[in-house]
Amino acid sequence: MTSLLIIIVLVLLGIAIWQLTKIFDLTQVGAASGSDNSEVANDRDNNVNGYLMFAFLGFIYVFTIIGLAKWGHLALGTPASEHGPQYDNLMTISMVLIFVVQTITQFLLHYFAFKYRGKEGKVAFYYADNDKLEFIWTIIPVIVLAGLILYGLYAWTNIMFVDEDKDDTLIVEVYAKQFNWEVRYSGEDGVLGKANVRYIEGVNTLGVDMGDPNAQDDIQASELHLPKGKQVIFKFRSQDVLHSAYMPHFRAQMNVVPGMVTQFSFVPTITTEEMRLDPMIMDKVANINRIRSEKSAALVADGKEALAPYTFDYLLLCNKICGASHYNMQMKIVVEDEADFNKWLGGQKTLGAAVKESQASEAPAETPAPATEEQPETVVVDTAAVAAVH
Ligand SMILES: [Cu+2]
Repeated sequence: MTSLLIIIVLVLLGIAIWQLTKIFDLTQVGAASGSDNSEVANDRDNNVNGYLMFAFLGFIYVFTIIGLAKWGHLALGTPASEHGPQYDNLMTISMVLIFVVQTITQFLLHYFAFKYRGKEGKVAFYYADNDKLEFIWTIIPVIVLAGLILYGLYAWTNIMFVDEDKDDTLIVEVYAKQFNWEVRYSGEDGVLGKANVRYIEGVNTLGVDMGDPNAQDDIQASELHLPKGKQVIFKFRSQDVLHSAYMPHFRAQMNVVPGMVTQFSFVPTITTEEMRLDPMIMDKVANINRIRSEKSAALVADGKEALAPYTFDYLLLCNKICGASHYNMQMKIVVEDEADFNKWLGGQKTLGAAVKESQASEAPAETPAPATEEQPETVVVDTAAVAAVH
């Protein structure tokens, strides 16, 4: 409401200024006979506009320098995946090229606008064309752009190539839904069980087909753990709308499309613990905590709880505006050594076990009597079997 009022006030103010200038113009008609108030620019107007061209050029340069100094640190830091440096290289080449070309062409544009500014009695020189000049300014961009595109395609095919026949890979399904992520590991067999939205029921929130033998050892988790140095193949699925899995530290992003499986693969190279010691990350964390402690001081003064200090974690974010809580659709990623990863994965329940467990906990409600009778028996059999083995 307030912003609407501000907009209305600004519009009215604009109309008022416009009307005032019209009145001012009318009062100037035929005022002093010597003054030049014709609509045709005179030499003074041309000079003023000529120098304004330089002023605008200065503004562009100064703003670029201030922008780089003030916001340069917001660029992504150390890449944490194997293909990351190549991706960053392509970005750096493109940006340096744009920067150099724009600095030169903007200077030429504004300088010539100044140099050939209007002058009374000066007539424009008629110049039909120059084949040589046109050839030069066509062929140079063609060569530069072709080089950039070829290198870009080379980097793209390198990054997008997924070697599915390789033995030592980890297959992870990333499942998107409004407004949450879930992950599923393929388990011991290295094959993800089939899934369909129709199978979603109870703990089986990913809709895994429990009739598929490959599905039994699948492991579902609410945190994405990745082993350092191992190739991870991500299979993306969406339950509802279009999402986009964005892992900026790994220079990875892939659309997550309902009704189909998309994929991306990378090798994580820096563990979470190692990344926390990265100078740029330490700077960012210190900065965030400085802001947090300032806010905490204000909160405590108001008698509220202070904010917890921030520690760095890799994140999986949604990068497609998918609805009201899109901004908060994220999942923590933990990169650790393979031994730690295996320990963590070993501690997770398999989907087969999780589904059975939830069915067992539901069962007593329907048939309470036999369940209580049967349970001690199975325990007895188990201990007997263990004793027999020993
Ligand atoms: Cu989303």
